Amino acid sequence: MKRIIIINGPNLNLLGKREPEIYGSETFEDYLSILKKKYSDHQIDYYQSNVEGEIINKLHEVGFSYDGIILNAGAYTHTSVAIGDALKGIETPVVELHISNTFSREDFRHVSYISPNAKGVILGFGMQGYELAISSF
Ligand code: CA2
Repeated sequence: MKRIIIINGPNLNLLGKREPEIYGSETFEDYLSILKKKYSDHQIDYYQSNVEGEIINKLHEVGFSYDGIILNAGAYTHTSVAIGDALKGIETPVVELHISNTFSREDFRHVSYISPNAKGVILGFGMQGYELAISSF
């Protein structure tokens, strides 16, 4: 039994409700219940926040006891030195995840403060990326 947490950042609470052409039409809560059934041999926790400091606090809280963190930091990926620094300070391996292929989008999405401190990066596979990330731990 592995302890894994999915941390989703800003605006990802809107999944399934806006911009379905980019992010699909499924809410994360619906997808999470499927994930939990599929990986019932793992403990899969979920946290979402639109607030940078709250994401950092959660990383500090789980970053020494969990087996894996799946982090979709949303737009903070491209701006947050503070989240990048938080990842340097924790022990649990982090998989950076993006639903969309950020390299096929605007140039500002090609920068990541998460990647240098991540075990690996999964992007462009839609929600299925979360399954790929879970199976990587
Ligand atoms: O592709 C991803 O997973 C992103 O992390 C999503 C972020 C974006 O800023 C990153 O560049 C890539 C945006 C999340 C916004 O999600 C929404 C979902 C539905 C409607 C509106 C926004």
